[in-house]
Amino acid sequence: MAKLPTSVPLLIDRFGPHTHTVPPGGWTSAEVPDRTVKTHCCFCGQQCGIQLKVKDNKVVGFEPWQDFPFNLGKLCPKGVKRYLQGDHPDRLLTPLERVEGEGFRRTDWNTALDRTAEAIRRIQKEHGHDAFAVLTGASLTNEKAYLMGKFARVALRTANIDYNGRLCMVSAAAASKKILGYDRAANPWSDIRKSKCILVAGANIAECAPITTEYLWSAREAGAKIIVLDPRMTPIARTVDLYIPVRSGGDIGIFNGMLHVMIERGWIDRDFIAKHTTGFEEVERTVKKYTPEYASKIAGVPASMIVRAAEMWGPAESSFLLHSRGIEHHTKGVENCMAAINLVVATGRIGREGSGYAMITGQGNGQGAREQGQKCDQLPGHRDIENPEHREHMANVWGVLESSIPRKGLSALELFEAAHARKIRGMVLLSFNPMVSLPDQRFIREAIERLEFFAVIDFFLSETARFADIVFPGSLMEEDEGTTTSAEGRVIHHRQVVDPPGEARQDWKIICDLAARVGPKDKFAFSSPKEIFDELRQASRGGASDYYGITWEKIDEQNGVFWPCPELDHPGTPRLYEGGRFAHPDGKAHFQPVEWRPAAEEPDEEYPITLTSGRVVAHYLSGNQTRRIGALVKQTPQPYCEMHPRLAEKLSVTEGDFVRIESRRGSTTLRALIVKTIRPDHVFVPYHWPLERSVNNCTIRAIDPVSKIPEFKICAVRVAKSAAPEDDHVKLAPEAGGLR
Ligand SMILES: Nc1nc2c(c(=O)[nH]1)N[C@H]1C(S)=C(S)[C@@H](COP(=O)(O)OP(=O)(O)OC[C@H]3O[C@@H](n4cnc5c(=O)[nH]c(N)nc54)[C@H](O)[C@@H]3O)O[C@H]1N2
Ligand SMILES: Nc1nc2c(c(=O)[nH]1)N[C@H]1C(S)=C(S)[C@@H](COP(=O)(O)OP(=O)(O)OC[C@H]3O[C@@H](n4cnc5c(=O)[nH]c(N)nc54)[C@H](O)[C@@H]3O)O[C@H]1N2
Ligand code: SF4
Ligand SMILES: [Mo]
Repeated sequence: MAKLPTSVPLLIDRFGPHTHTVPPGGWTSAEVPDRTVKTHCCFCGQQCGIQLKVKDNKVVGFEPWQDFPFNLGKLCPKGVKRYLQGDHPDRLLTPLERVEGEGFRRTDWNTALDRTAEAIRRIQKEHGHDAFAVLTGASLTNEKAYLMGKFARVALRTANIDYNGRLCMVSAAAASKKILGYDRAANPWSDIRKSKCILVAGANIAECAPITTEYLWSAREAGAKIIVLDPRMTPIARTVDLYIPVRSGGDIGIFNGMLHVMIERGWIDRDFIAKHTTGFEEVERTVKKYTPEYASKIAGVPASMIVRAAEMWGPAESSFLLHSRGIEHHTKGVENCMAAINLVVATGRIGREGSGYAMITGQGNGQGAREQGQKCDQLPGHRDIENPEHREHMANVWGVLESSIPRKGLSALELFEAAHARKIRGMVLLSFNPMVSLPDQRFIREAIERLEFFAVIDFFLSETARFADIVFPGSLMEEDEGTTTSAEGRVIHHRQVVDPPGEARQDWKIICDLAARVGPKDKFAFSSPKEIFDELRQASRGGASDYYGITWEKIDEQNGVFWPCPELDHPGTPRLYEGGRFAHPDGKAHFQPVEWRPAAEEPDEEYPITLTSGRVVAHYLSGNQTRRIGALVKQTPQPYCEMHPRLAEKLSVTEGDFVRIESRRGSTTLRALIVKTIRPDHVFVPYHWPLERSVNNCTIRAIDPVSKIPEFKICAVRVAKSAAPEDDHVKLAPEAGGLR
């Protein structure tokens, strides 16, 4: 049989080469794909271009999409294995209903939809509209995110809709909006390559934004200096110019300390500040006491490091700030980000080529999903749900009375607290797995168990779906069509590659079917995602994130369009704030003074160690998807407790021993991974696993007062050597390939 050539290995990362799944020796002609479709990887906010190979309505492999400008064909380990989940035997193929005392049984669509509609009607009649909540996600396309907001406000008329981006991007969003006016990366990624000094704060770029690594390296090759702030020396930190092992929660010490030094040495742009900003005097007053010595106590690092960072950042020709959840997952997450952005504005360089700022968006559509009105406080186009003009605009688009649009509702974690208090009685959840991802898991489980009715839409039976009364089989990204907005602010087009298998349905159809049973049917009579997008364009028109001028055709022609794009003949806006024009009505940036304050729970005598948590390269979020992809499971089969040799010695722990990590809320028992790359007073656990292996048994249910993001990055624990847990999967770890 004729053989086709095997494809080239793609990105080589520190875990070794990853090739795609062409069979050894090449495709045989019987296996030759029918077609390849250009689309995007949805396993993180970078949204790399990829071509999927299809045979008989199945994705059988992929090819690089060399021309897509963001990643130029490069992909990371998750990206190249992602398509494998489509064919997994666990795939949900029919609706399921719970039979009390027995478990799930298959049911038909009408029964599942009718039961859900009936529960919605009963709960809302008995307890009011707001007693039924909608929980959504930022992996959804813009069209679905928009539809979910409309479903909650127009069909259910509940104030209580929020999304899993509440665990993710909201601190960055609030800070950026407050200081600069927009909630979006200020620059396209191409500016990173042109920058001469890059500050990376709380972002594990090599593992969580792998393709961005290449942007940093090319900047470095062109002479850029790179500074990294992280309690762990992450892969990227190993080769940078200055690595600062800040203690978790100590970043404001670094940012305010750097600004203190920059003011003292004259490395701020007073002209720019006078012309283009407000509020600097107060910031100047605030940072006066943040001498390097004072700041070093807050940050837990030598004062000389803070001075060195200021020396690199202050006088640089151009400079770029990148931050992620390391500084955002805090009860002072918004303040952390504001202190960082103050540093960007004070140099006066923002808005120039090679200078600016980006929060690295996390989830696939982390950017777009926070613009289309599925946040509890927001209407489409980044509009404010409490603003009368904004409400009026949406009332016109939806053809409803302004007074019928609910007001601001509760945020994600607060919704579970309200369920615990039996104020929320029912919930529909799409694209969220709180039984892994929310802090204080014991409490979250109790909250879910108290719901009178719970429906979940997913493509696998997630840990959360196991608690549902009705489970709807939804669609994978490649089984539907729509747009997302990448970390850069580039709106891109995901093409439908295959049809959903079995009786699984596209998510938007499920929502429209449900809306038709409980709401005004005519307002959900969409026949395609494109029709939803066209309504979204109108809805966002005149708002901050204006998509009016973006059409699917234009996206295809231009390889994506950056918002704001207010007119059909507008090319889009890759770089914001050019010429020092900011997005506030006065056109200025608004500096925000920030004082450091402690975390909700700092280590003490009883619980002396700081626990922080995050990710590994092989797994994605709650792991509901990547824990089903063999090659990724092999790469990292288990969570582990990362600790420094000095701490290990103190605890008499050696590599591979089990340790019990215990907080005031719960515990988990994992193997120890002893590394010199973490501060001796911290331990780190990746969070992609459920139940006994969930670090969220230990994390704290404390939120930022403004953004309502949970404090995932710091709580107090004690750690002790332990016997192996009664969990075979954990015991198997070494045979399955070790800890990493
Ligand atoms: N492989 C992989 N990639 C992903 C994801 C995934 O699950 N897996 N998820 C995507 C999503 S949704 C997101 S939000 C992003 C997250 O991307 P990142 O934010 O880069 O990832 P995290 O591991 O959550 O945290 C980043 C770093 O913060 C550090 N850190 C902890 N506390 C502090 C602190 O107080 N200050 C500072 N400066 N650093 C601190 C941690 O040591 C960690 O290295 O990744 C996206 N990409
Ligand atoms: N301790 C700790 N906890 C954390 C974090 C941390 O750093 N530390 N990080 C937080 C962050 S940044 C995030 S973003 C959250 C993420 O936490 P979650 O949002 O709970 O994680 P996901 O795995 O994305 O859950 C989405 C669920 O929806 C399904 N799904 C995904 N896409 C679709 C779709 O298009 N359609 C349908 N129908 N279903 C879909 C998936 O199978 C999965 O079950 O976790 C947070 N939790
Ligand atoms: S960097 Fe993100 S979008 Fe790109 S291949 Fe990896 S997971 Fe997919
Ligand atoms: Mo995230």
